Amino acid sequence: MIQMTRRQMLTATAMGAALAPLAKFTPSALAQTAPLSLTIEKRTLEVKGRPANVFAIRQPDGTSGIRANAGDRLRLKLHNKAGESSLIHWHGQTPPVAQDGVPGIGQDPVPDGQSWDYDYLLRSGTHWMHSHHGLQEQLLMAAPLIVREDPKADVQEVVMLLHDFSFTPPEELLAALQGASGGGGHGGHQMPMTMQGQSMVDHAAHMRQMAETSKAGAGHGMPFGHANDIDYDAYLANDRTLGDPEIVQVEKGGRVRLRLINGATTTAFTLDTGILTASILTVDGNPVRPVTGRSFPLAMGQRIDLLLDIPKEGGAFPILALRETAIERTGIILATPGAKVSKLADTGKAASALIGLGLESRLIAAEPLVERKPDRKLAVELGQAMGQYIWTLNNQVHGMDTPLKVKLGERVEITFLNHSMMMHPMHLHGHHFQVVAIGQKRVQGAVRDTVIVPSGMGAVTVAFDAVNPGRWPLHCHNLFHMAAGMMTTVDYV
Ligand SMILES: [Cu+2]
Repeated sequence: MIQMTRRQMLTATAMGAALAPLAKFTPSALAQTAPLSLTIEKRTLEVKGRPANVFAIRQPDGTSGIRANAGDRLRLKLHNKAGESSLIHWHGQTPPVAQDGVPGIGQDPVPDGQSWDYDYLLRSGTHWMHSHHGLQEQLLMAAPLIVREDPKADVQEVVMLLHDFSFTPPEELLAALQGASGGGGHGGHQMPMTMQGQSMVDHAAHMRQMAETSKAGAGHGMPFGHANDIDYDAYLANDRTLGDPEIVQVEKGGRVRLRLINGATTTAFTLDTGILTASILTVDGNPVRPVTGRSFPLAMGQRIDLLLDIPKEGGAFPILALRETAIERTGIILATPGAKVSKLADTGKAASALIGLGLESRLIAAEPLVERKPDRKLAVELGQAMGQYIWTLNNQVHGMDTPLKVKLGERVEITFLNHSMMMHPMHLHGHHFQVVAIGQKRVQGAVRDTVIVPSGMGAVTVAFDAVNPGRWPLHCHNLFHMAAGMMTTVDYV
């Protein structure tokens, strides 16, 4: 069974065999060898008092996503009951390409009513899963995929999956973005007219923000540009708003491992641990040398694990996620028994910061790549077609792109250079890379699978070993950017 370590599983199997005549004493042994069952289905979620039609990826007992232990294989039957074809990508995992879950690459979407089998060795750490098909991720087709590094650790595990949510269908949001930017012959700013009328693609606000942040950033080495393609109706932490948050009971004097996942479609957050000082354990599931703080940027697709000590006197401790350059916020509350939990507003007083590489430049991999000269250096320019909602890699959109080529066994370096005015979290499938340069400065940075490339000529170089043959997506994890062209592949030749 997936919740057991491999050693426990082997022991259980051996015991099951030895005790076969006494099967009644080991009823779970057989069950534990069955594959895990995960179903994609529709659900209704109440968001700010209104019903929202969204998706779920859950086990028969209702658990969202997967919890496993280091050394486990993922033996899984994925059932599609979504009412439409779908496919799930295991973000952060490094399976053979045929199991990576990207339509058109290795596997076709699974038709509604059908299932698909998976079997691969899991990579430990905080990861997640989401649809890589159409605009399904936008409707919460996303869930945690947690592979515990040390199942025996004396620490309480708390998962927080962030998302952004709009009552406006994602197709309308994308069409509005494309219309608002002057594409399609509409000219001017076309706002999505919806039944709800709440979600707005505020292009004018973007322009104002861009001007302001450019001014503030000029000459100070500060990141500049703009954020937030879409003003969402709600920002969710574990499916709930801050006005009605999840309250997680914790022990006085206890230790908590927070596993934070930014599953939002287009929203980056700054995490705020309030009065609690946190220590970073891992980023994207990979250990880093401890860095402490109370404020941590988290771009779309990224994860961060934080270790927190709950004070002996107890209390209530909000863990907030602040929407980039805005006042909206979401989060959960850690509370000891009997603690008074105050109600928190969905908005704060001051806008949070633009996300940059301040933290990234302080991270050092605890398990770096072996030192080696690169066999191949690749350059990827991130851009936007002038005045249009078209996002490019090396001036090309997906479908008309020139894949990057690598050979098995090579050490590959990719330098991302961002010519656009928005940050792009760049994600490579099937591999984890190490951040080896920020701008011109060489670093022994974190190993991760999604890296922030700041706007306004931000540059980041990553290195990886080409050890997983296939054709692997490389894309921006702002999923509307990806839908508007910002994807290519790394092809083994
Ligand atoms: Cu992007």
